[in-house]
Amino acid sequence: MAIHAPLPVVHSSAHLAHDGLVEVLAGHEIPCFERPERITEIERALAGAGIGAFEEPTEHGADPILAVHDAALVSLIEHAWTDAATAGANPGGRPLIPDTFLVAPYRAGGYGPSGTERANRLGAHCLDTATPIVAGTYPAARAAVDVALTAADRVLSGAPLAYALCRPPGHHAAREMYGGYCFFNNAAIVAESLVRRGGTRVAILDVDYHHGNGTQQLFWDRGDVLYVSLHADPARAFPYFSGHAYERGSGPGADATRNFPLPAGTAVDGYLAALAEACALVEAFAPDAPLVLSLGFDTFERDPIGDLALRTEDYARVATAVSGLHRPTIVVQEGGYAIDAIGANAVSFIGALVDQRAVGA
Ligand code: Q9C
Ligand code: ZN
Repeated sequence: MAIHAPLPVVHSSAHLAHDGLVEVLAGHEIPCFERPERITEIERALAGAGIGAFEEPTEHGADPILAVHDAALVSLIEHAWTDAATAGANPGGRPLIPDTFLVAPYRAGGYGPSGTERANRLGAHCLDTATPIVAGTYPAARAAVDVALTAADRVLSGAPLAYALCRPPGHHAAREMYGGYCFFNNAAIVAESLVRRGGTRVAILDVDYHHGNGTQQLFWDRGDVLYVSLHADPARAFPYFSGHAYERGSGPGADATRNFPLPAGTAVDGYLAALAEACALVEAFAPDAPLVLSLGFDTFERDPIGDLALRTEDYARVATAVSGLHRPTIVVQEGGYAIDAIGANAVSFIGALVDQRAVGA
């Protein structure tokens, strides 16, 4: 039996301090679905299964983030908490959730955030009421980017596979907008860094339950980054306003965005059929850089905010299909909210990837 280098699993404890406590869903304040246990459970399960060599991220600085996001968004996330505290705008230190949003019809008048104090500006850059900001949010979001970029470094220096345990997740974050539990778009930042390191065709495959509206927007008119996503049909599921099959990019990016909306209740056979089409598109694109995989476990049958029907053992089959691309792969953690199953689901998926890639456990 050949000896292989162990699978790099990049993680950081900085995410623990991003504990939003509450989100507002349908007018109700409820505990966050996106909580620290998501990652600690994955770590525990991987370690229990003997999978992965855990390592800390190295610092990559702000430049890779600013290559993807507007500086106004980055500084807003950085300063929102202390600004609000200074202004006395969050008595009791409550998580920050905007109450007034700069929606398109408002902006259509030519009005905008300029001149508005930072503490009141969140609504100009925020998608929803599910993405609270607390004191630990910015350091956690920065660390998640470093985690993803460090995993990319490992693959670029020869590892066939690396797993980035990013939290907060990233694929809903657009150039100047956060939301959907996401602040900085970890996968998009990796993809852009691959372009800047010489890639001319970079593919992102997104298997989170939700459409990655942020990733799609960031590369919408670019032909050098392919974005292919399988997700719940936006006709019924967040983020509602993107992810339809007819959205396929524009200009040089025409056909470099492809969406596979799925019906409620989709189980493994239907899922694998769509995935085979998605993988064929990646293959046809002929990437010359590692594959970026946005991986969510909210496709799980008991996910509290999903309605697809994958079972724990199905993730091994999904992973095997991805392995069939025979590409070095940077796996970036996105969603997945069934805390009691997320560890087993990760072991099923990553364990199968490890087996197929002939990397060591
Ligand atoms: N009425 C990720 O999985 N709330 N984000 C949905 C539905 C936001 C999910 C509300 C869900 C965000 C990374
Ligand atoms: Zn999701």
